[in-house]
Amino acid sequence: MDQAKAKQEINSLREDLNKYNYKYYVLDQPSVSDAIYDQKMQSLRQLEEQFPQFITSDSPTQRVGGEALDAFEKVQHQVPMLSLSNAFNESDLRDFDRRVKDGLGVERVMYVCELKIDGLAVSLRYENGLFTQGATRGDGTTGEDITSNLRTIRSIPLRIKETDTIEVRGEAFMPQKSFLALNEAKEENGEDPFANPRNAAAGSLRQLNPKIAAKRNLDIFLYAVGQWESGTLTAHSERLHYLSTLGFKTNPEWQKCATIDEVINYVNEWVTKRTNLHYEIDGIVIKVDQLAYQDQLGTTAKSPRWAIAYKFPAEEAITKLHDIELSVGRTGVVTPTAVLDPVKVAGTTVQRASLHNEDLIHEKDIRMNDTVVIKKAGDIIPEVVRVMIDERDGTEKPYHMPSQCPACSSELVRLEEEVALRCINPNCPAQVKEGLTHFVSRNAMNIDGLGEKVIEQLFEANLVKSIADIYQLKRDELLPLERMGEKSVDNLLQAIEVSKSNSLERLLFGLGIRFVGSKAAKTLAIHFETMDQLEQASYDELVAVKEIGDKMADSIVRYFSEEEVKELLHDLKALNLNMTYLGLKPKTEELNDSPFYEKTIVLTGKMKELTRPEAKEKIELLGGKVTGSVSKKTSLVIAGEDAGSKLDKANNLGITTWDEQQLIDALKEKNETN
Ligand code: 1X8
Repeated sequence: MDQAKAKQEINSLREDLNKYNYKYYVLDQPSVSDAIYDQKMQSLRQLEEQFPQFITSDSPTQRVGGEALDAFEKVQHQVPMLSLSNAFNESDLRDFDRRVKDGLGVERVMYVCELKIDGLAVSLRYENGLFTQGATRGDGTTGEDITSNLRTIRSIPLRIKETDTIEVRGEAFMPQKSFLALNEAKEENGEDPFANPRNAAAGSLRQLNPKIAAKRNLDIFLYAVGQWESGTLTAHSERLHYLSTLGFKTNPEWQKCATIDEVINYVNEWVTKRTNLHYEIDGIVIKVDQLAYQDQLGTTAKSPRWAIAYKFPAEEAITKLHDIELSVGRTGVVTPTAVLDPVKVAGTTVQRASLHNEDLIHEKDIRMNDTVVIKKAGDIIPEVVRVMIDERDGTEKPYHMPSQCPACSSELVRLEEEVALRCINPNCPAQVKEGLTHFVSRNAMNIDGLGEKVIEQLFEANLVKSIADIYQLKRDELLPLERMGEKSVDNLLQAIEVSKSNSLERLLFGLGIRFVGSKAAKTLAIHFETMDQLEQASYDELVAVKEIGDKMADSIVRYFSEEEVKELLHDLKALNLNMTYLGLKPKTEELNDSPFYEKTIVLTGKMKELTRPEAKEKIELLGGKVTGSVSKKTSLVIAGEDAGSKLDKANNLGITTWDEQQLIDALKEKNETN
């Protein structure tokens, strides 16, 4: 076959395949048999192999591709991805309606109601019609680049008929059936199942190898437009139509509502209809339809004033409580847990629910053998809502907490102003084990292969009694242990070794100083930079740090004054653990509003007022990074006179470009505001 003929054939196959794909995955209306689809795909693959010069990134053969990544790149959202404020009942919805109308000074507003998909919010960027970048929401400002995983979702078009740069937003999710199948397979392999479809979707999109995401049968509904320079539509409903026209999958159940009563009817209908869907929803999103009204209402720091999310009440279930178990936490707090007959709630089987403390058990009059109503708080953590008193048959027994620690038998105490009972024996084995588990956990030292079970095993074998022992484990001590093959021992020792070079905040959080969470640990690490300086900090120096309160400062001073702590830190130093903050220093006041902060900038062409080194220095002082060549990662190109190929490339990639005057104006403005 000659080149021209091959190209024609390739294009025709792609067109057919894209059409079948669209009908199958976007419209849910299969139009050809699997055999025909597979045959055409096969032909296309063969032709592309023979004529690799015609392979393009939007070919249906190129959905799953590329190497596994080491990490995801960060993506700055050009338009922030906001979260929605919540409504929990009819009166919250009526308040929202009032706020909207008062804010606009009108008496009639059109609303659009949509299903709130329980998945992961993502953004898809198209440049010149080509899908170029897909990102997670992240914190709303910065997300992660998960393009290669999103490309595997068949309902995402790789090319659209819109040549303007456009960023569309939606919710990636895992359909119920795929979720159940995935968990079944996981359980067969002895792996932990996902708690719910949302976690499964998020976990799949967080895989560094796109081949895994490709097997997870994810899907997506698009419901919004982010950045779009030339958008001319005037209503959200028009945008939804337009998204469909472009080939995106939109959720068909949306409805316009002319009054808040219509909105409330829609919400109530879906409270029952939701169970028939093949995907999970956790509420209804209500938006003002007119875009001009949206603009007029604007947003708060966190969420738009023109939209609200109605959250469905948590699903409840009835089961029997047949036992109450006690566990001793890291800080000695003894927590009662209800052991339940397994029951399905909101997608997962629940067998245990925290009862928090003795007071709560008595307040709710929870007795052994009671029939109880449970729900998942925030649809995640199971809790006992109430007892079904009418179901009692006289076999129920009131519960009393023991006076001794279930792990070490020392006397439990109730500290002043606390509801919790505590074991105050610092050598209580339960506390020590919990402390070690905390030390190695993901947000602390993050030692792979050292979970709760292995810690338990090492503790029982007398190999690890304190944090320092972890760093003195020997290969031949570990090998005789159960489930410890050569390979897992080597991996474990390697992971322990690697953890020695963690940045200070991980160690600090891992130590388990009371009231010092992972966020405070980071604040402290950034501020004091080394363990020594933190150790020497006075109470006054500590409370002077923003975000460090008196309770925490007190606890830190007390912690570092203990002899045992001094010894531990001395040992850890001798074992070569890093005790210094290694991360970036965050933005200071100075850099607030800097247009260059964390941006990658390329200077090209001749400057008239500034020399290039001067420009570079000024940009770097304002937090920018100046590099030599233009790539997808470049945020801004500043072009002087006679700029050549770099400027062309920037234009091709759709990167913002400035001339020298714009740079000077920006520098001036920055100087005036400081
Ligand atoms: C989140 C969600 C939105 C919609 C559906 N599902 C969600 N999880 C929708 O608008 N149809 S909007 C949204 C947000 O703005 N945070």
